[in-house]
Amino acid sequence: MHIFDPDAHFMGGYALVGQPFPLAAGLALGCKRKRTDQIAICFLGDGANNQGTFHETMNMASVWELPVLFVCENNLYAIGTHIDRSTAVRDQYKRVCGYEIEASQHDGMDIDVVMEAAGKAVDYVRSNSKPYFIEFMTYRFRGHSMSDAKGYRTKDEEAEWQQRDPIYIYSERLKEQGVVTAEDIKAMEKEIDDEIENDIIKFAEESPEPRVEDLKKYVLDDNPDPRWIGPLQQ
Ligand SMILES: Cc1ncc(C[n+]2csc(CCOP(=O)(O)OP(=O)(O)O)c2C)c(N)n1
Ligand SMILES: [Mg+2]
Repeated sequence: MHIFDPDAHFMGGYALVGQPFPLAAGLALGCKRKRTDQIAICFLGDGANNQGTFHETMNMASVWELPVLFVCENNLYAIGTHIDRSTAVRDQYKRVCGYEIEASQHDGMDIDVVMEAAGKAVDYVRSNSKPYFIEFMTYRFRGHSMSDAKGYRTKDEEAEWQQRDPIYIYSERLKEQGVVTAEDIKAMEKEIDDEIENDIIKFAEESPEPRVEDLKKYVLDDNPDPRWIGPLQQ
């Protein structure tokens, strides 16, 4: 959530639900004004769509024909609240028709479907310089946080979605197609587990505690970065 890396064109994750909508529109406006072929991509949850920022941003993105792709991960829950208890429309892609924004909904549990639909959506935004809203139906296997006992949903519902685990489905497909063997998959899993265990957990545990002097070192306000302040002011 707190990562920000302009060199990778990753403009941050934000703690306030709904906050990234206008930021993404602003970045898209920047792309348009600079006449690059870049587009902004904004990831959002089904719960975030109930924020006022959603509607304000959809309106201006449509009026100003901004090159921004909204990617909605509809996992049916906002923390422990089921979408039917908070939201008048379960299909989120239908909400943007009031702003004349093109939209579609897809199976978010199938990697091939996601790749194809996302590719087409990016092409649409780039070639038309217009917003697009793409919705992927998906599910959150674990709780929202470590303290989430998941009392708001049934074990049957969880089991049903787990049958559709995208990683499992895709590795089975690759095995059927002869692209990889079961051993290849095992080797990959081991490589990833080792990386997490050694390069990440061990590195974190063995690193020194952060120093008090560094508390504000990475706060943008204290470090105005000319790469992001300059071009947008011009
Ligand atoms: C403005 C605001 N209100 C409440 C919260 C607390 N909160 C954190 S995540 C979340 C639910 C978000 O649900 P959704 O948009 O569906 O995203 P998901 O976690 O399902 O991907 C809430 C209410 C917050 N971070 N910001
Ligand atoms: Mg959600």
